[in-house]
Amino acid sequence: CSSGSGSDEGSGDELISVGFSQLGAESGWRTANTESVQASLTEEAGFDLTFVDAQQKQENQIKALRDFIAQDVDVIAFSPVIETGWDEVIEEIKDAEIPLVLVDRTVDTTVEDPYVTWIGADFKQEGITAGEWVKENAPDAKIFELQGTMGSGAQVDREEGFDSVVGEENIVGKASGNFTRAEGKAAVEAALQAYPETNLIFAHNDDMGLGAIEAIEAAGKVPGVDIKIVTIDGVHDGLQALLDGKFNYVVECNPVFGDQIADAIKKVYAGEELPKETIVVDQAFESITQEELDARLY
Ligand code: GYE
Repeated sequence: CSSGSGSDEGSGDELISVGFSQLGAESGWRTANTESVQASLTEEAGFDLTFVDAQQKQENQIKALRDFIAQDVDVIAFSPVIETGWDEVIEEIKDAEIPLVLVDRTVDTTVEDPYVTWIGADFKQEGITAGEWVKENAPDAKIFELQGTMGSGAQVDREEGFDSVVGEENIVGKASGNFTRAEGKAAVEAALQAYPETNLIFAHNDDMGLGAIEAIEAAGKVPGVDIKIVTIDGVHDGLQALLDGKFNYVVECNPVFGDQIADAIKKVYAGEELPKETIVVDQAFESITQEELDARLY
């Protein structure tokens, strides 16, 4: 990391070269997050950004990270698709003395001091918030839990939080919908056969909940009434479903924190001290008005 020397493109200005490995484009949340990152890490803002989408494949992310090392970027930022399996490449990043900023999802690694700073949401608290609503409003619910990508920080912690509040006897089944609408729909189609008593679905994100709506309606039932739906994210389509009465409760997970990432990268590059973690603040919705929905950023 050559603080102050700028990029080696020879342009003379002091752009910070950043390699950003995004994990995919699986959801409305991810699209909004990518837009926010790209809008903040611009040349005008002082960055030379290389952005690579890994299409939800860890091997693609590892390859992108190795390419960033080979390019000798000033700072690497990435959002890991799952928590484990990064030890070797993080060690390589450390050996290359490139500072690492972790974005959104978390890592589970044996590497000491694996990253400089992490910015993301409190996934466990999101699960707890969802669980508390269910406990209060549907204490006898028969719940099907629609999990995100297995082994991802967002899946592991949301499940842990939710399950710590809601009784085990209330959860009739679980399956992963990989955070996508199509796989969420398929998982709920199967669940309605396997667990016909289901009357509440907790989906680890909005997109899978939107897939659940399609499966429930195709089965001749009414989403939000016959089968309640609780989700996490608060993207536009999710909150539209809440407004339409098809979702019952949405815990927000704000993806628009590109400015915070940009700020952290500048500080890292300048060698300033940073907190180990910065939590993005969220709220939760039991209802929303059209005006509130129209005023949202994503
Ligand atoms: O909730 C989901 C996305 O990691 C917080 O990933 C993120 C999650 C988000 O696919 O929609």
